[in-house]
Amino acid sequence: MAIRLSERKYVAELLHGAKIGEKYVVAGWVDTIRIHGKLVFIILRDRTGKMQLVVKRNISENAWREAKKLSPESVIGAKGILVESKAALGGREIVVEELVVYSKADPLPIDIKDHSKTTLAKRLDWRFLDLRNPRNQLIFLVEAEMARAAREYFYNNGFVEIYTSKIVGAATEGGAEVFSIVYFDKPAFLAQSPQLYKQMGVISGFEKVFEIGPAFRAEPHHTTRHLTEYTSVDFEMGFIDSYEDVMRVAEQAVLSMIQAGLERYGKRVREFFPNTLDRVPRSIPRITIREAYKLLRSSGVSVEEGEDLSSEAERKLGEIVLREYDAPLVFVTEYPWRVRPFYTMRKSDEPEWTYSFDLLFRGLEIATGGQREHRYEVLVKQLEEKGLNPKNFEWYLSMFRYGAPPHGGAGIGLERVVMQFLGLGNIREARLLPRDPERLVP
Ligand code: AMO
Repeated sequence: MAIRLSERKYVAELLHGAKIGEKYVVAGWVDTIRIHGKLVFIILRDRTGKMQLVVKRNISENAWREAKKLSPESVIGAKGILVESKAALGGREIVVEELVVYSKADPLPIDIKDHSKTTLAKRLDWRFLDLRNPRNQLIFLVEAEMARAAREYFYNNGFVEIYTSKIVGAATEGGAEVFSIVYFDKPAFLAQSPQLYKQMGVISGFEKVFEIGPAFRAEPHHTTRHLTEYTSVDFEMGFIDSYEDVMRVAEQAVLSMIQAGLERYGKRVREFFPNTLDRVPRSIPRITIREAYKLLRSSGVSVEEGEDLSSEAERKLGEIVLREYDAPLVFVTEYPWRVRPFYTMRKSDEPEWTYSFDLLFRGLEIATGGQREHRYEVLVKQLEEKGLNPKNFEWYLSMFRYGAPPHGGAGIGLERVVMQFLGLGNIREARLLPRDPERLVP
């Protein structure tokens, strides 16, 4: 008799629904082992949960001998009768008749039961083991769910999914934070954002496009909110009246991400992450950056008129908005022209300010967007004003000479949404394989 893994049932099925007294196959990782003379108790873990297996010497001498030698995190399969058991986790256990050890684990280099006993750096060195901890795995289930919700939102609202090149000939978001690569005999860069290509998607006639893909930033600083590679949820839409139209889409996309996270994982998430946002906000207030300066000043934070908000100012603003509007998210609009990229549309009546916005979630920027400049002559001037050479943007500029509608869009940082939703202390926790100035492996 051999165990057929194709007959395998998940732990969740056995704990809920499967028939008592029947024989089942289970398989997974050994969470813990306790040896009591002629009995060995194994807690088995699979992707759906944990349950107890009891291996009795008088039922299978072979299985009992194998079980006694098991080490935590070994991979096993077992076949046996499902019985009720008051003492067992979940009230049921399997009385094992056959046991197969597929892979025996060495002593573990990190504590995978309690993540707080290991530094984040070491956890990341051993990421595959770190993720055996259900808490850590849950972060990525939430992330997948949020990305799915965003994708579904865009599909349901007429956006076309596009896949743009990540090897590019020119930087898009300003010069400094771009990775250079060697592309045969030419210099090239890793895309900081699909910005120019998503605009191309609109101008090509798709009108509404989105992309969920990697973005690269040569961000030399060590902070808890920057990665050098992150997942960007980007969208772009044509024929808009103003950036208000863009904000409405960003608002709905982000709220549907939060809603999906709460609906699917809310209960489990609160068990591990007590600071998880506990409700879907009904809407997101909008304030201009000039109002934000005022609010900050009246709370004793010194801010320069016409400057970007520092991360400290953003954090403080998050607190103020939570207090004043009972809102965990806020749009800050009309950023100064001098801190926005060349493609941003300036306000017609106040050209030192722009039709743009940032979205803050619990005091951290999670998205940026706005209306784009679609008038060719103005765009050329803006490039020059930002010290960029229009020659490097020839293909981009040409799009604006052959019929470009008024348009706008936004980019949402997926890891930042997850981080702020769960209340994580470091963005690296929300990235499967984080890249920062030191880390390239694994
Ligand atoms: P921006 O540069 O503000 O705008 O980036 C958009 C969003 O991407 C996320 N983000 C990051 N996340 C982790 N690590 C980083 N180093 C990092 N840098 C950015 C943030 C940020 O809000 N093209 C514009 C978007 C647009 O206007 O459509 C852009 O890329 O959540």
